Amino acid sequence: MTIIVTGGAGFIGSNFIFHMRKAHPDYRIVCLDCLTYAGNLSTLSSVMGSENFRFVKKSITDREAVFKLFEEEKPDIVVNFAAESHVDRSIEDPEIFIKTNILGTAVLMDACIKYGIKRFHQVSTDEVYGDLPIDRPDLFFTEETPLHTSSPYSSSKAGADLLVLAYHRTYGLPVTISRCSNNYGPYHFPEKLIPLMIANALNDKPLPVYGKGENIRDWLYVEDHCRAIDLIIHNGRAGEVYNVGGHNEMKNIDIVKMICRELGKPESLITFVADRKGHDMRYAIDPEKIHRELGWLPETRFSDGIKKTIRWYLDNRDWWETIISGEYRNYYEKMYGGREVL
Ligand code: NAD
Ligand code: TDX
Repeated sequence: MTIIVTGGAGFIGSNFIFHMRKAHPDYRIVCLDCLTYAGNLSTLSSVMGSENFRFVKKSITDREAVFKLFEEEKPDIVVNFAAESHVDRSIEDPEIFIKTNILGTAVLMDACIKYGIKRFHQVSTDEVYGDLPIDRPDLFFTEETPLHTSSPYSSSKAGADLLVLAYHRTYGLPVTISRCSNNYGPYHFPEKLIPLMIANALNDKPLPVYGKGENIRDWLYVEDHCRAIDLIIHNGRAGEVYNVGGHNEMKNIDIVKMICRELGKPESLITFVADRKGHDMRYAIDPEKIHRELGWLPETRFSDGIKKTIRWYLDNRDWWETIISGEYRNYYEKMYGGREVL
């Protein structure tokens, strides 16, 4: 079995590669990643050069390169993680989100049609459903919830989802889509809430919480997401969408306080800053379908997962310190430098 994993040098893609090497050691894994600011080859150092693994530095939007790779590898399965993934960046500059997330997905599926595959899996997000009101804890996103996006990021992901379903209906491409809630764990890029707060706290820097910190996210340990995708690509029904989440809703402010406690840092580091534009209030996944059809359940409780994650950032300072000492500094200054303190 040969699997092309796009975006495998990023957070979830790399964790998925590690999961698949353990779960299916006989599979050949080809990672296609153009190494944007979010891609990091050092993350894959433990698998680089090993048997049954190949890394190809090309963009999913590069039609010629993608078709050449399919010609060479004749993949059985394609799992598409490659994307621009940060909401704040999409608010600053949407264009690359449209190119990578929509056009790139179409290029991959065109190659799938030409060369034939058993499964094209699109890694989507719960953000395509928009948000839920904070005072209706009884409401959850199901696979039938209408798409209702807020940011250029989530709109580009929803656009890609619609294309994927259209390729299934029009061309009969055997596709599946997973829509997962917020992930956390090792190799999470330090522009996102949890790793940013860990890195800042360790450096005794202010912890910038948007608005009042009342927004709710539904957190899932990355390994649980990887197991869900593994199940979907093997046993999921073609043409279907599967929501993935572990019923672990938390307010941002509570997460940040928990990180302070775990690291022994004072809550006085918390700084409330100007809110994100169009900020989604609450995400909450109903994972009933994937449980019923594929038997998936999350295995890592948040209280354990966050400890493991913090331990990982303590043990792997080189990994994130290299990132935050480079181009990231300009990004940080642009996003947070002139931001109003509330
Ligand atoms: P990430 O930003 O950490 O990694 C993205 C990877 O894609 C990087 O390695 C980058 O180099 C690569 N990439 C970007 N553009 C590319 C292109 N044109 N060609 C080839 N490679 C390209 O993202 P992540 O957090 O690991 O997210 C992976 C996927 O999962 C995304 O599709 C995202 O929408 C989805 N998702 C993420 C979360 C989350 O909480 N992080 C939750 C649900 C869904
Ligand atoms: O500095 C910050 N301060 C802050 O209060 C940052 C970076 C974030 N936040 C808030 C905004 C959100 O309410 O924390 C929450 C989480 O923010 P992000 O980590 O940027 O994630 P989110 O916007 O929820 O999107 C994530 O989950 C769904 C991923 O980045 C997406 O790729 C995924 O699709």
